[in-house]
Amino acid sequence: MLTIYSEDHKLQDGKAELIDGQLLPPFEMPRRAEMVLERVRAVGLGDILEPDDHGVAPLEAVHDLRYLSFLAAAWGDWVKTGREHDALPLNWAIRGMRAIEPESIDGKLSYFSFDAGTPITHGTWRAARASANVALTGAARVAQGARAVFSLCRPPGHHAARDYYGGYCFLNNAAIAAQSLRDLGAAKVAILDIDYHHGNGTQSIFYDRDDVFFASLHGHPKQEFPFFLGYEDETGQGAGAGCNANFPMEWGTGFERWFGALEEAGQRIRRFGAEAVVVSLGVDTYKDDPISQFRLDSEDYLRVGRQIAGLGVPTLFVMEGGYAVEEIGVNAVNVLSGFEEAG
Ligand code: FKS
Ligand code: ZN
Repeated sequence: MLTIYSEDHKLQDGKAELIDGQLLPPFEMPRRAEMVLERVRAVGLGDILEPDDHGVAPLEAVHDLRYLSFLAAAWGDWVKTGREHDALPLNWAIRGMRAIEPESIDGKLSYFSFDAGTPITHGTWRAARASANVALTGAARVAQGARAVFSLCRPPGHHAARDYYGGYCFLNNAAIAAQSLRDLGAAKVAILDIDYHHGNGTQSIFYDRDDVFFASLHGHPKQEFPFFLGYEDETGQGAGAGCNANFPMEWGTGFERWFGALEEAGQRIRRFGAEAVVVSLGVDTYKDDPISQFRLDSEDYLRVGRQIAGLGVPTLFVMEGGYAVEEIGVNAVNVLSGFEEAG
């Protein structure tokens, strides 16, 4: 399996995120991607390729123009106000407040975000664009006939919506790749999100569309970040009615229960008739993940890969979360090896 990787991910290297009531060094760190790359090499998964630059058009196909302009300018605007540390928002518009884009950078950070765990730094915009290009280059290979490609994206993407960032995500790599697969000729595309957290951004981007199916297995929103989306009764709207499937599961969920949900999600994707699948591949479902509460073990990921191969359609794996840094490489690459084995 071909891997797409860019060193530019290292440009996203925040100093602090607000987590559990404390400003702490970020869980989402460059070493995560390096560990995955190291494991790709160690098992000899296949060639490792740099991404091509796909320009802004595929970003504009998924994200709002004003949001993209904000992201491109955010660090510069922040520095202009005399600050050199990471930019974080402090407050948000909530019930009864006005959703009007403010002029000041602090106001814009609040307007275009949904959490304070996602630092914007000097290199954020370049890293996020490189990550999207990693996804797009993988999508192009899949469209050209590859059975499967691994886009080793970082920063991740599935929490980023049309016009807001959060949850370590700025550009929605999986959504950008899925849209690109559509534009390159696949009539129907499915996104299977197996990250521990609900892919609220991806769901919202495709919620009213019948050409992209979204299925997500995740921590139940009554307990888990991002809290305000990911319930089972969110099934799509308008033309997209029936094209969204959520499988929320409670803290402590083990592999058997989780795998049952994966089988069900697979059936839904098969019934939908997807011609290509984008997998939002997070391995924060791992038992020792420091911020998550499921109980998958390293060998389980081999079965996950085999099961996804059983869908029998061209597959793009897009890296999302996973914070047990020592094990992230083994866990992520086990999914890919399991997929290859099932060849
Ligand atoms: C835990 C607080 C958690 C942020 C969690 C972000 C998860 C990001 C992710 C992604 F794939 F996007 F990276 N705060 N007490 O894993 O979903
Ligand atoms: Zn996650």
